[in-house]
Amino acid sequence: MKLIQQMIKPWRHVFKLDPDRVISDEDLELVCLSGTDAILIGGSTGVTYENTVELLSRVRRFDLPCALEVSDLEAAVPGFDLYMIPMVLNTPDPAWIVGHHRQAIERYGNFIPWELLLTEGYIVLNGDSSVARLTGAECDLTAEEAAAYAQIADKLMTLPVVYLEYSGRFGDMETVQTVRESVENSQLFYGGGITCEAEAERAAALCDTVVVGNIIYRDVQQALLTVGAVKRTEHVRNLYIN
Ligand code: 1GP
Repeated sequence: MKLIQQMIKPWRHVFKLDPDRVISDEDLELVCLSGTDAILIGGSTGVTYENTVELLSRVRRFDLPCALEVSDLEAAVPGFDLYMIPMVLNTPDPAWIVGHHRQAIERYGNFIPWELLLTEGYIVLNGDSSVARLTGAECDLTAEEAAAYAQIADKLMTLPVVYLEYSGRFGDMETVQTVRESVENSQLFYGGGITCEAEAERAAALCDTVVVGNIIYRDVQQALLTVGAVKRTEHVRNLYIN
């Protein structure tokens, strides 16, 4: 197992910050000191080199891991602890599976810190999300279809991460459970629409890592409560996770 994979293994709760959105210094401090395991920086639109550098330098004042989810070639900023590289599995458009990746390798070649990269098998499940529109993902999947995609990531491609992405909407927990039961080795990330402790607990009971984004910008106090909620699920999680 890559060293960097060991680094993310204990992550149960992650806050995702969008460089294209405004967060005050006070709120950023609350988020970074909340007890979350890491900050993931990423977004689907409006992510630039400049706003990514700026957010990284603000997060760097705090002592917690900071990862970049690379979604735009222009915004591949050096200095992160690790880089998460999405591969969208449920899109018919190869640009989002290997196309942008090929261009990045052609462009950055020897500068790529391979030892810091982790590939995420992304399964996009909210058709109304920006990421679904951008990637043309086919989101109308049955639980079994979603689980089959997850097994492509887990068993055929042996990717370190399977990411169930409901961005902006709380997901269907039956689908998440079916996926959970089919994933053996990849670390299962869940993200999407978590706005309260109860939702955070439900997702955390089924997944290894819970990502909370949007609510930070709408109600930071609610966002902070999700940290404790996720951490409290350890006993339930063990029922599902080997
Ligand atoms: C988005 O999965 C993350 O990429 C989190 O989703 O913003 O809906 O919390 P929300």
